[in-house]
Amino acid sequence: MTQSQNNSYDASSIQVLEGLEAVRRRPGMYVGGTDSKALHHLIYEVVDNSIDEALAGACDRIEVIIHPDQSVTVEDNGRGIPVDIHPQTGKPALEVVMTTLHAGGKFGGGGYKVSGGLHGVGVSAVNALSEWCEVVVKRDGFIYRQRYKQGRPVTPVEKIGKAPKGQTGTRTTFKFDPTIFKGNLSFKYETLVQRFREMAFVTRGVTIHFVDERTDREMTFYFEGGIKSFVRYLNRNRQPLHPVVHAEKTIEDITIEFALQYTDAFTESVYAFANTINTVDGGTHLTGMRSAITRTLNDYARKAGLLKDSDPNFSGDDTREGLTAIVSVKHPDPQFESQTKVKLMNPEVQTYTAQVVSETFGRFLEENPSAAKAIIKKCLTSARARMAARKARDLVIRKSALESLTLPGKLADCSSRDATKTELYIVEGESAGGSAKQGRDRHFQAVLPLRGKILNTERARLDKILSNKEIKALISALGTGIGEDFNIQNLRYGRVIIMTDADVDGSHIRTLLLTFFFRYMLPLIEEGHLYIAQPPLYRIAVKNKVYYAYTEADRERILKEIGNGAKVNIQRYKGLGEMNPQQLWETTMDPQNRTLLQVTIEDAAEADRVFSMLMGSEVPPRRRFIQTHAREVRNLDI
Ligand code: 0RA
Repeated sequence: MTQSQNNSYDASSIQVLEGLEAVRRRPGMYVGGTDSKALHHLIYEVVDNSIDEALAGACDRIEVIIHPDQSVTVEDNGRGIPVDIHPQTGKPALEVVMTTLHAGGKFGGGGYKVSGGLHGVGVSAVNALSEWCEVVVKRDGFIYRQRYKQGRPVTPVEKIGKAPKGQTGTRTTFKFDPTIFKGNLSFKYETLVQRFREMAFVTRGVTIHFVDERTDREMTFYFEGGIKSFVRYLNRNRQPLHPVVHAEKTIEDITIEFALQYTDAFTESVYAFANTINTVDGGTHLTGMRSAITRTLNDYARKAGLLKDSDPNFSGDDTREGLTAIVSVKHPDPQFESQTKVKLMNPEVQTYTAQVVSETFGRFLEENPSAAKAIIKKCLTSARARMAARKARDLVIRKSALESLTLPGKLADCSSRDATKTELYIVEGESAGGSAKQGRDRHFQAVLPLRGKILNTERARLDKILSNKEIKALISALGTGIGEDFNIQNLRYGRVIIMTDADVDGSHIRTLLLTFFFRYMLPLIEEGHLYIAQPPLYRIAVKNKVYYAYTEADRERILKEIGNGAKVNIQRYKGLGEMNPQQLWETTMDPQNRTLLQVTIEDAAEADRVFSMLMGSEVPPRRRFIQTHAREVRNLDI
């Protein structure tokens, strides 16, 4: 049983070591870097393997534990990684899987029918990037174990006991290597919860039990309804127009599953998965579903006389408003556009998906005429609104063409036109706007004051939003256009910074602005141009020194630093307007001193939920969000 020692100098071992070394030298190539995102990727990679077992129908329970020392255990009740000798290498299959790149599920006869391993590097990459790792396999009535350091076996595959009768499975525990993942990184509970929830939705019937021993939190995910439950979950703060339409069908070894439901919302929430991977760039499954939905609705509306002969067909856009839908395909040989871009390319998937969706959705409309009527009515309204919006937009565009490059009168522009250096401060209120204008560095900082509460963009439609004065000023200042016409190339400022008071009104305005940017200028957020300014909460003066506190903790730290003896004057800033231009510059606008929060969208699904909840009619969830709002943004020191 000392296979690995005996053979450690043969060609295959040397290859293995070179492979693992390559992973350690260039983690970016294998897990996308050494930052927090890559760190979470390690867990996903291991859990993906267990999900594969579930997809193969061999496992229905996955347990993930984060231990206090940040080591992670992933355990499943699958068949267990084979431990018998792998003929080509003369080593136990377990060792080969753990130490050879891309060895994944290609072992042990059965193999996987469907593999989620988009990242494809397999658990060996995780092993290579771990300070230590241990795998325990229950199989054939016995328990086996092997341990590793930085990817290298430090024990043989040992038989350490008897497995309880009938039990099989795999338990992997790893501790990421802090010499590779540097800088005090830690696993984020919320991020993992999000991911496991999604995995459980698209792998119906699997239970994922997640325990965070660091904080004693835990969560169990099991969705009897799979993606049907997913749609209900996404719509839990919206008014549905009908029950969820759902179907699953396997054609030529490819399983197509979809679920859809229209609600009274104005926005669309559509997600596509391929072998449980969230294909954020869509692909043939998504195209197939979208085209089938539009075609089916047109066919039905014509037949039912709901579209007159003189009416044009609904466009794809007309059938999107208020649509929540998931399509999930399981394919034995998925083709992705590239390593990083998550887009499914298999052409046959489009045909099969369209077929399954048309069939099921068509039948649903026939059998549920009142639901059908409500959906068609929604599409008609949407079509009309779009027409009105186009007119309004044309008007805005024509007008702005007429007025050539007229910038809004309230904008105090900067002198530099180098968009890599310039900044636009969107400031709440005229008085703070005045201070910002005086305090700024006019060379690269522009200021646009906005009055009052701009439109609540979730509730309003594009045509209405475009006619709003404040929004118009904002759009022309940015220069990008909006919605379909948005062009980031024309962005006039490298950073767009929202600066509002640290009170309820300020947070409301900030949310409204974020909603607007999220809905109509998404690339601005995606490409990292959007920021939130951090004005101080307190000014602390002692003798001839002044400190600024940006948080309560800051304040306490400063007061402790000053000590008891001195006479201190503490001023609480209730608004930006209370600062004079010089103070505003020093505390909030000067790149040398300020802190900006960069707005990111970790997960469009969650953001979508949060925004619609916030603006929706239900009050309690909205209040909760405003209270925890600061978590939406990532801290960024500039
Ligand atoms: C190769 C072949 C078989 C199962 C597995 C790998 C397997 C891998 C992992 C990774 C985590 N959990 C896992 N569970 C199973 C099939 C073996 C058979 O046919 O019995």
